[in-house]
Amino acid sequence: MATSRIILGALLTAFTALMSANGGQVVWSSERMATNLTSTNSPLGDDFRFELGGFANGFVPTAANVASWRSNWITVGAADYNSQLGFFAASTSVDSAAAFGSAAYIWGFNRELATAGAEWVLLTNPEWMLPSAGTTIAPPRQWSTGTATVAVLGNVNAQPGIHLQTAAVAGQAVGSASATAWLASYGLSEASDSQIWEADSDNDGVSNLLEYATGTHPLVASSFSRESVYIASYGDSQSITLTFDKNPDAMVHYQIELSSDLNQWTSGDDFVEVVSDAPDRMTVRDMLPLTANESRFFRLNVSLLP
Ligand SMILES: [Ca+2]
Repeated sequence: MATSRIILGALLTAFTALMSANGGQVVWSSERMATNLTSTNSPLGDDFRFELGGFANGFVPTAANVASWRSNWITVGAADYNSQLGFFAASTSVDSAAAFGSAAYIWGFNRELATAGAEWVLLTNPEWMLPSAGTTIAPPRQWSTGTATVAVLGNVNAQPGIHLQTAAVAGQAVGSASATAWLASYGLSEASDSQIWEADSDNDGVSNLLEYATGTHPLVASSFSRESVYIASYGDSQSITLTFDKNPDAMVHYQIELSSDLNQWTSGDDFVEVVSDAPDRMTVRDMLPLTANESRFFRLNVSLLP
């Protein structure tokens, strides 16, 4: 049975990411307190994420080529949607060499692959250009969905009172429940490589099994799971919390472990509590309350169900 593991995030790295910034900053957001809906007029939920990025190799996204978006997409920044406040906002340092000089897009989705149930919105403005290599942009550029002029998919301010509206993506289902079919959909197979699950076909540090389990593209290094580590309150105490993506179709078992030193790992109900477990997203928390200056690391173990 194939198994794979990865350290998903740590409290200290979360802080480091927040503090790193340099030239080429883009502040991007949606309008605050707006009504943002899916194609069936449901409010966007917390499972929606937005990415800032561009398309590689001159690829021009259209509604007809949604299946090829992810494999041509260069992620520059990502932001979780806050359903309570009805918006997302992020400040991103543009340092992806592959993105330099590209037209910038804001892509919102509840799942990044064009599979059943996917809802997407893709917006741009001809004036949104990621900086050319070696240049700095100062002061930071500010791109709001409210100033988008082109909706490649979905709508922006198309109807009174509705800011963003996603569109259902007519993609092909990812081999529902069949790990073999998932491999085959990317031209991979256990028959041609018995170690295919442990292999890292796109050299992004994430095994194919973990890509399957988290719903990312195994052949595109820029496709990665958007896990986040943060501090949340539980009753009178606070503890670090991890939210990570799941592939709703994957037949795998997820196990979360915790460590303070990357050496001793613990798991089980005494240490890790599942806060929520949706088909495409899971949130877990450290059962130990947060204490000052503590380092805590989460690790995800994934194994194929037989
Ligand atoms: Ca990989």
